[in-house]
Amino acid sequence: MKIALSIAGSDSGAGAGIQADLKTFSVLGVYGCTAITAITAQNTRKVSDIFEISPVMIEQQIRSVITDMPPDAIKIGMVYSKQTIDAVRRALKGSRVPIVLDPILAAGTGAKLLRDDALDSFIAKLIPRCALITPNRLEAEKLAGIKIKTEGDGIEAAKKIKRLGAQNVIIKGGHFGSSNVTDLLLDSKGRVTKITNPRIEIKESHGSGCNFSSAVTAYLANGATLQDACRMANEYVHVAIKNAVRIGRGLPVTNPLSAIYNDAIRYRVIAELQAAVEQVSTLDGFYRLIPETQTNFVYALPDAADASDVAGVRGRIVRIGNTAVPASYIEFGASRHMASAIVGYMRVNPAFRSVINIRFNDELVMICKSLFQVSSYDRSKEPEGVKKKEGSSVSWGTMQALSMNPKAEVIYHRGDVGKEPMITIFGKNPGEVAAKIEAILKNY
Ligand code: PXL
Repeated sequence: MKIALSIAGSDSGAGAGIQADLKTFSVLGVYGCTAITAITAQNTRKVSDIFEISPVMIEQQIRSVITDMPPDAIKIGMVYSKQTIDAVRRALKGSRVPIVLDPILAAGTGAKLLRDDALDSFIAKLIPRCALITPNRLEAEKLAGIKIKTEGDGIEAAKKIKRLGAQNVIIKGGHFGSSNVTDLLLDSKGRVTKITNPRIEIKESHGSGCNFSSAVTAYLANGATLQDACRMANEYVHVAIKNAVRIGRGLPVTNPLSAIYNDAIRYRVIAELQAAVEQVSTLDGFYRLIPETQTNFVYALPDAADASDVAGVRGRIVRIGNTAVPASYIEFGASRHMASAIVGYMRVNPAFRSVINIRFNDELVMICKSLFQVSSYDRSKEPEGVKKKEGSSVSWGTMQALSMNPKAEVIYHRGDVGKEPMITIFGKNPGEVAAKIEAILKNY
């Protein structure tokens, strides 16, 4: 496993600083070590106190790590004072691994995180040691001594900062009057690369800077080129900001873990659905429940917004003779109608995330009524506007039926011109839906 070392301050609110760095190192698969320079007492609203760690202790932490677990890349974050800067510089003497320097001057909530009397020392002693420096626009203005209003100003500032001794400079988050956000990378050969993202509509997200610099560090530790590391870190932080959490009453907090949670939950959704599809398809006589338009069985992600957030059976579960056969594999976006049903249902009751459709007949409706809460809707009453919107009919109908009975677990309609009548069975998860199908079949 590659190793990254973060030399930075502790944030008790865990959105920034050492805590953010460790989350990012872990998400990106590098082993994260830490040397804590200062402890901040802070939450999403403010920094209320700063306690400096002694220079000897800072040096000891760094030496302990590098003599036994030699890092492949190092990040320096909050350093606060001249003594800290000296201690860091001493401890890193002779180290040749790439150093990413995040010039943290102040917290997003305002407090100074580098003392004014330490700025000169920061510039003289740390900037010449770094492979990359990662200022945001305000930090770049301060280091370069110019205002940044245009892209040209940004490039000019990057050049000035490079002259301070940084090998590469990336200035993050330039808005330059457009709806995009552009990071400007000035590399060691003097080339300028622009990395652009659409702007995200949140004011600011605590921890984005730390997560960016630690992501670059992690990618460098893993062997990426500087250009690639910056691009991948930009993408990584973009997602983490999009998924920021409002965990306190102040700034939303950047959420780097969202990326792995999303992958993990998508995997579980597919695995659970796969097992339940197998279960119903092999039930004795299940083929008798499959309608003309065949059956789909779906499972939605929590907070599903559209069909791309809903897993289903590609090509549906089809009737072949007296058997039921899943036509293909399970994938997100495989179903339109059942996806629309579950997205509609979840607007009323988000705890129910799975649904299957079966054929309609009066006997089946009777059986359902004897076992479950049932509601229905009249598809011919669908407003023109809804009909025109592709795939929205079922979601409209489902919400219509739930407005009559919000506890309904079974919803049916008697069809319309060219529309087959249908019964849909809902459940919290595919296992619950499969159990309902089993109960229906026992009575049919
Ligand atoms: O985001 C910069 C930062 C870095 N390090 C620590 C912080 C902050 C911002 O609050 O608290 C310890």
